[in-house]
Amino acid sequence: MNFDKKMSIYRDAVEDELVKHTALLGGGAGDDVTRAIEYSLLDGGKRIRGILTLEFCEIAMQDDTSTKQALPFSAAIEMIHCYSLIHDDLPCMDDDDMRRGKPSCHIKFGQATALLAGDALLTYAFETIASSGAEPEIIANAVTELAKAAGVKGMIGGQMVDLLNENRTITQEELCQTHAMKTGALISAACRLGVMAGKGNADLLKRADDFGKNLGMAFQIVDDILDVTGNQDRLGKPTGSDADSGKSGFIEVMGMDRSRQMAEEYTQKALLSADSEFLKQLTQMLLHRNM
Ligand code: GRG
Repeated sequence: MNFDKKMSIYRDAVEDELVKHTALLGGGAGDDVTRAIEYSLLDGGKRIRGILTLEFCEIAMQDDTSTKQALPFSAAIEMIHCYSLIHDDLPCMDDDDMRRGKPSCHIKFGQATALLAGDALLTYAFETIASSGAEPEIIANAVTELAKAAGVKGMIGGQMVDLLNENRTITQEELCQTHAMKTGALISAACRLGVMAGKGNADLLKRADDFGKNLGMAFQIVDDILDVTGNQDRLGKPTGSDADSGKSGFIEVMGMDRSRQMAEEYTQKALLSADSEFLKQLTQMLLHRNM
């Protein structure tokens, strides 16, 4: 199957799974928060993390008909990612009014509802894994994996350091460490969750980890590059926000040329542990993306 076709099958599968899970939420006093969740979670986003989960499950199982056990895991990772974007857009964080081509969750629903929608997505991700029907040991491992990646030693910790780094000079090492936690940890978890769903061995888990960490760094660097060079409409969010907010991103610390070089280097490193033709093409596509 060619790359574009497989991308579109995976993207639709992740989307359908998210629709299925949000449909289970509705009703009662939580209606407003459900509407905010549907607004932010559905019909937007590239679904890269969920797609990685499905592909790693297929690599682990060596069977392209068996990725359905990874579907709840792919939805869970997209829920955590979406929660982070909702909270990241709040005035106390990056204060961004647009996300995925439409007003941010707090602009549309107010800050209190946006905060709760993010919280609800975080908890629902774990419920989704817990009720996935996978074997108890796989569920326990997947929950631990996701909690670590999203927590103080992963995404939250990275976000905290990123905030503390604003308006100060940081080293390349500090920069890379921050983004390995803030962006790389969740991308790496997306890959590892796929291996877990597909009952892959420890060696494959390690390769998924290496791949995810390197892809995550390349992905964040390209994100920073696009914040300077990208097209606002295509990105679905304002450009120039990193520099405006005093952020210590890759461009501010390393400069544009070195940042481009580093994105290429991390891409090459990721390719060393890309175990399928699809992963190789996805890795290259993400380096050259414009959104
Ligand atoms: C708990 C109040 C509170 C805040 C938490 C966790 C957090 C704030 C922020 C997380 C850090 C974060 C938002 C990192 C951004 C990583 C990144 C490159 C996002 C863009 O990902 P894409 O391009 O987005 O995959 P789409 O929209 O395509 O899914």
